[in-house]
Amino acid sequence: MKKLMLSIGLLIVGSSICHAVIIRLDNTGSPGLGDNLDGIGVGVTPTNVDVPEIPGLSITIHSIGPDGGLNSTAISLGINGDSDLDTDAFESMSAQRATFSFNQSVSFTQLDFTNFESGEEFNFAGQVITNSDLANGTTDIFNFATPLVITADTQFSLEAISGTIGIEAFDLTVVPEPTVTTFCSFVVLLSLLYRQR
Ligand SMILES: [Ca+2]
Ligand SMILES: [Ca+2]
Ligand SMILES: [Ca+2]
Repeated sequence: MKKLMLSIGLLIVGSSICHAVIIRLDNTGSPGLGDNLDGIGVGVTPTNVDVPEIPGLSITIHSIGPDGGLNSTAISLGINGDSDLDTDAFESMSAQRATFSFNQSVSFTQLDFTNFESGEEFNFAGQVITNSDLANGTTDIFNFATPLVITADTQFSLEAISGTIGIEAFDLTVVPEPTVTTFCSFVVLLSLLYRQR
């Protein structure tokens, strides 16, 4: 029983540091990044906010615009402009765009969009995603074939190239420093050893 508890404990410690975490951009997570980004307007950048889901990780908003500020609702994160049609989505017709960076290197495995219809296109950090690239047309999930690594303090942008698209969540992992990589391997090995004994 003691061994089982220790094994579970090690796995919990390991999984919180070493595995992908869903970062909520809508307002349904509490606390979530979406809550912290909500309401940041044009002209108040750069702004640094914590990512509540991963202690020590923060995001900097470098620019928003040219049309409106960030708005997060129960549905998604987007830009709320003066004359746009959808307050919680990025609209290509208004060139709505946000540019961010993280303070640590991160590796994206999945993006969760909303309202991503046929024929629409989204630019995420230079990668063009079309509706036909989505793994699921109902939930608008996009899986990276190879995880997309954005190194620390590197700026990346989100924008709709065509159509109106909101974003609900990122699924990412903080890219570990070499010492943390060793720690992660050690935790997994230790857990396996305990389970086999
Ligand atoms: Ca909008
Ligand atoms: Ca979705
Ligand atoms: Ca749409």
